[in-house]
This record gives sequence, C-alpha cells and structure tokens, in this order.
Amino acid sequence: MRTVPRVACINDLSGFGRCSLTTVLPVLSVMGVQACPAPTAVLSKHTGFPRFTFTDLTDSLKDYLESWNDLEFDWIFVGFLGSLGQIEMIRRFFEMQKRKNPACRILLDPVMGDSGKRYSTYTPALCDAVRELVSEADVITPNITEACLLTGTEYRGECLHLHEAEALAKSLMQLSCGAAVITGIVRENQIGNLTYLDGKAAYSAVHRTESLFSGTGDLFAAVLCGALARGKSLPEAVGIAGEFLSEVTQGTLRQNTPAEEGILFEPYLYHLGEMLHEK
Ligand code: PXL
Repeated sequence: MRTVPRVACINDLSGFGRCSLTTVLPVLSVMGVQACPAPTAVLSKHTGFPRFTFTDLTDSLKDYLESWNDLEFDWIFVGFLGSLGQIEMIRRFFEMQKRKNPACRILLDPVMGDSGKRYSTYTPALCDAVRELVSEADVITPNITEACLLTGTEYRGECLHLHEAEALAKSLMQLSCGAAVITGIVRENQIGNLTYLDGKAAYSAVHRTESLFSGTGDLFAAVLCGALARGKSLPEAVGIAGEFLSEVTQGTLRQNTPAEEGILFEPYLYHLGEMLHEK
C-alpha cells in the first residue's frame, strides 16, 4: 500500500451547506489520505436550499477522468452526480483503473434522495443508471430512501425492524455489489447502520438525536472511505464512522444551527486521526 493512500473523489462541489466535496476533502486529508476531487457539478448551495445555482460539469468530466488514466488510485469514491451522461464516463474510469490496479476498490454512495423523496436533480432515469453502477462497487452506503429506490421497495419511513433492514440489504446484494451498509436506520431512541458482508448482517447503533442534518450521509461515507483507505476492515470502518457521526451530531445540536447548514464537523475533525489509531 502507498504511504499516503490515493482516492479519486467523484462528487459535486456545493459552496454552502457542508456536503459532498466540502466534507469529503477535509475528512480524507485529516485521515492521512490523498483526496483528488473530480467535480460532477458546482452548486452555490446544496439542493435543500430554496435558491441555489447548479452548473453541470458533464462536458468536462470525460476528459478530466481520462487525463487521470496515467495515474493509479487505491480507491474511487463516488457520490452526487450531475447528469445521466456521467454514468458511462465513470464506468469507463472504473474499468481503466481496475485494469491498471486490480487492487483498486470502489465505494459508491448512491446519493439519490432522503426522507422518502428523490433530490430535485435526480430523475428516475438517473436513479436507474445509478442502480447499474452498483454492480461495480465493492461497498455501497445507501440511506433507507436510496435502498428503497435501488431495490424497488416501498418506502415506509426511517423506522425498520432488523428483519426488514436485513431483507432490504439482501435485495441490495442481488444488485451484485461486494457489501452494503444501510445508514440511518431508526429504532426507538437509537440510530444505526446495517452492514451486510459475506452473507452476514451486523447492526450497530448509537443514541439518536431528534434533528436530521443535511450532509449526514456524505460525512458518514467520507469517514468510512478514509478508514477503508487506511486499511481498516469494513466492520472497523463502520464503527469509526458511526462513533464520529454520533459525536458531531450531538455537538451540532448544542449549537442550534439550521439543519440545512449541515453538521458542524470542523471542531471535531482532529479526532479522526486519533480514532484511526484507537481502533
Ligand atoms: O447530501 C447529499 C447531497 C449532495 N450534493 C448535493 C445535494 C445533496 C443533498 O441534498 O443537494 C448537491
């Protein structure tokens, strides 16, 4: 393994709201991972705000990714996409990178929606295409809404019995990914993640806060990616990400900031380096 693992981060740049690249880059850097951004779109704010600008970067993404084919990445981390046309470019990038480095791994956060609703820029055709990408991924990290969209399951809220979550994970595995982590499962006063790996499900949970902050899934996936790139196993990486998310959401709640401004992770970032050594 390289001393500093290298990750290609295919995601949008939202100027305000703490999500996607503005979350991924600091998290990976502080975890000792080289984060190389490939922006899919530039937004002035994320789509949860009533007013934002959206510049789709599909026209430049193909050459951008192709110019990286003389490099080797240890991981490719895919999040929010700008358009349907980007799917094929990303699939080709996967293919080229796997050919150069068979040990290259793919983390796909199938960003499509939340709380039962698709994000405004995610058309049904784009969601179908994201489903096709799932088969290429070593790990996927959908929330419940996204897991339902991917598997054609009816969304019935964030509270799931463990057997329902496990059934959802098994349906996701039928899309041929290597492992699935379903995030944000609510059970009484706990919020947890179900990891499905090697035919087995494992649930881990932390105390739940009442508020839902935007960008929570992006932060979880970023920490997971950092821990995996630093050589942690998937269960260890899920543990670190869950613990960090619990700490930062509780800290954010105490500040009483608007939910769309996201999680105030900045004061806690330095803990991530320590957490890598503790586990
Ligand atoms: O947090 C996921 C996300 C990523 N990128 C953009 C978004 C959202 C969720 O709203 O709008 C641009």
